[in-house]
Amino acid sequence: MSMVENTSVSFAQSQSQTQAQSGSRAKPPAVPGIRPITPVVGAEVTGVDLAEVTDEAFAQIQRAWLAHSALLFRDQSLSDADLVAFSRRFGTLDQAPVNENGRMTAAAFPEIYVVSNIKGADGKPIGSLGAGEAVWHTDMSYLPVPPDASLLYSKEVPPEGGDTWIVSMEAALAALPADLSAAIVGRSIKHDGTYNSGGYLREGLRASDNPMDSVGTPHPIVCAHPETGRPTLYLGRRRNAYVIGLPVVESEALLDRLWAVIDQPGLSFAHRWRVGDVLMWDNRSTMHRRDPFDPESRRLMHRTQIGGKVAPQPGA
Ligand SMILES: O=C(O)CCC(=O)C(=O)O
Ligand SMILES: [Fe+2]
Repeated sequence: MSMVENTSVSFAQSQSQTQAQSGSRAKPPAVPGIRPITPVVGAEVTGVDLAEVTDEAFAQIQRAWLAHSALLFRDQSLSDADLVAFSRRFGTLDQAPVNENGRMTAAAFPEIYVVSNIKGADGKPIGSLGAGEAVWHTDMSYLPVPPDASLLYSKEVPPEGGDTWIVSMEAALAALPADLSAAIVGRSIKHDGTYNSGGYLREGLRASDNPMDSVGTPHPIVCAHPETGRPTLYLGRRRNAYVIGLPVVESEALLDRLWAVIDQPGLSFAHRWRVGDVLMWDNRSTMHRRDPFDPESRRLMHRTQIGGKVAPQPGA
């Protein structure tokens, strides 16, 4: 696959050189380059302006998306309308969720969720999640049909900290020791809806640290990706998670062993942000987390979320 992609990079380069030399009017259709970030997850897509993606380029982005589960596009300069238009090519967008500060969206774009620690003139945060750590999670897996994907576009970044990490849950599944793989066959986890990844209580919910009685939705622990069919580990988030049918102590012990696998080397990468980056992750086959950063520095992200098309299905 990477050989084919490398060929297309040089094809795109030689094509644009030819066009520049001949001074022809029409821009050639940009053929994106695809550069894997790690062998198991993530690819950087180069040579594409997300404000004007041809159908041909989009077809290639889509192939890379399914192959690599997370894509990075650098040096973008997008309006909110551009971000929404590109995101929509992957499916219907969700409205921004309500978070600890209410529903924080970009002006005139209810589908753009603002992730930021910046405070407005009134002293109130203009976005969600503050400057603290966001622990490993999959977005909104407490819903019966969780979102398919998220796109995060950086508008202001701190000088250090605030890296976003992506882990491959397909590689995590493959890395499980045999006894652990056997222990999760046919099992489901209840995904807790009480707290968000920043540890904030979701609006309207009762605080609970009892995995048996907190609100949430059960999903299979091993799911089949609905578009690729590849099996993936589906953990959601750790807090208040509960393996259905087990006594809590056994559920906790099993979850602790599963979660320990996530931090094995080679399954994840950290993305160090520059302004103008778009990082998109497949919410079905990856988890993400964010490092904390200095609350005195500014970080501003606009995020879109592709709505879920089907509920998570059991995998092999
Ligand atoms: O701020 C970040 O890097 C990620 C925040 C997050 O978890 C999200 O946008 O879903
Ligand atoms: Fe998230």
